[in-house]
Amino acid sequence: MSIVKQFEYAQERYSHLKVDVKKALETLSKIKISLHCWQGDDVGGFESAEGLTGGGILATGNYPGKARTPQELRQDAETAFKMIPGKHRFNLHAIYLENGGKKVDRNEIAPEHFRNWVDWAKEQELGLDFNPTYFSHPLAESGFTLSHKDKKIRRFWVQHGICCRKIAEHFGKKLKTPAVVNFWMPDGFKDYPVDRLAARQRMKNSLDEIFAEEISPKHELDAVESKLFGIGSEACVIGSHEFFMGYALEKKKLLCLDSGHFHPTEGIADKFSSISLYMKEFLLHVSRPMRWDSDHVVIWNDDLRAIAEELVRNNLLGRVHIGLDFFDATINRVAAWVIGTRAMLKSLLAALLEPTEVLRILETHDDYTGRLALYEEWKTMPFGAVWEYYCETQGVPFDFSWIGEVKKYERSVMDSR
Ligand code: RNT
Ligand code: ZN
Repeated sequence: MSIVKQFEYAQERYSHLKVDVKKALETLSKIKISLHCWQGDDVGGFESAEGLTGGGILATGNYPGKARTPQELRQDAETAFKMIPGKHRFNLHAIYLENGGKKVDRNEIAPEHFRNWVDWAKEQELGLDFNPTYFSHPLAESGFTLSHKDKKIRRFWVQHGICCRKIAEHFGKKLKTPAVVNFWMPDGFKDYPVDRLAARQRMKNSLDEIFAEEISPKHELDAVESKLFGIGSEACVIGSHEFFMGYALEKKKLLCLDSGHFHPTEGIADKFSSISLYMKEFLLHVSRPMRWDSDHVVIWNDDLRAIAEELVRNNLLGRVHIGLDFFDATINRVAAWVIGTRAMLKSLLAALLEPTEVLRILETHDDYTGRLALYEEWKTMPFGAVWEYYCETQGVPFDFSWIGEVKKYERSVMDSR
């Protein structure tokens, strides 16, 4: 059966459950996922040759062919985008600057160091997002940055934050879409501290200094990312959930929820409806923790389904910024981007095809039996036919054949690196 025929059959099946498939596809085509640059080179960046040092995060594996230059990273990302339906965004970290071989410290970075990225984004019709880098730096070695006891070190990192907001504002102006700047700091204690409050107070003051200047939300949006623990900050992370939830609410910032930053069985999906009552917009770092914040490549599992379902059911697609955050160095890095982003989009499509209206009616009538029965039967509806049709109409491979393209790219480009 042709893709179109299968699609028409699926459309009919879904219509019995009051699901408008065409409308779902239209909605999906407008959702932008922010692809994180750091899957392309194991969070190395181009500031120095040392790669990822510190910060309590870890990329494991040594799969060959990782991008060594901004040109290579852009070429890899372009290849990944060819396998991903829709138009999306790219998320840069400050260490992905182009300094022309001259040392530019983090408190000196400026829009000019990202000129090629902006040109590329324009040409590729991508929005850009941004992140200050509070790790892989001598002044972050103690495990403290914005909450460091030493005023001079705090000052350095405050300046970094200010530079990053300016760079993002520039992105937003040039690309005519606001750049989300996500603030994540690894600050924390390995063992039980006595004075948690002082460090949190310092963190709060530093953030206030960074955000002192108003920047138009038309160009730039600030987000703050909480975390439960990191490697070396097991006992206490300064920027905990409560810390950043409070900060974001008080200062009208976006809260960033990373799926790997909570207790192992605690999902982020349940949180969206609550925060939606108090916060205009929020950011996601969609990741896959396995027993810890391991940043595995996102797959289409129950956690991902729940994330998409809660966004769709609560009508939050216009208020959420979906970013990906994983880094697996044991597999082809282009494929990692493709697998993760396609999984994210599949979960969104599935959620858009959910018979929510019918499920809601059942729930309203306390028919939890019917709700569960329908939810389970719905899972085997002809989702694949709709996904394939979507990929086909978006001009990207509709099935596993994309891996052939990536393997070809691996042989002809990545293998010689
Ligand atoms: C770390 C945070 C953070 C980083 C990126 C590289 O636990 O999730 O978002 O992964 O900034
Ligand atoms: Zn994250």
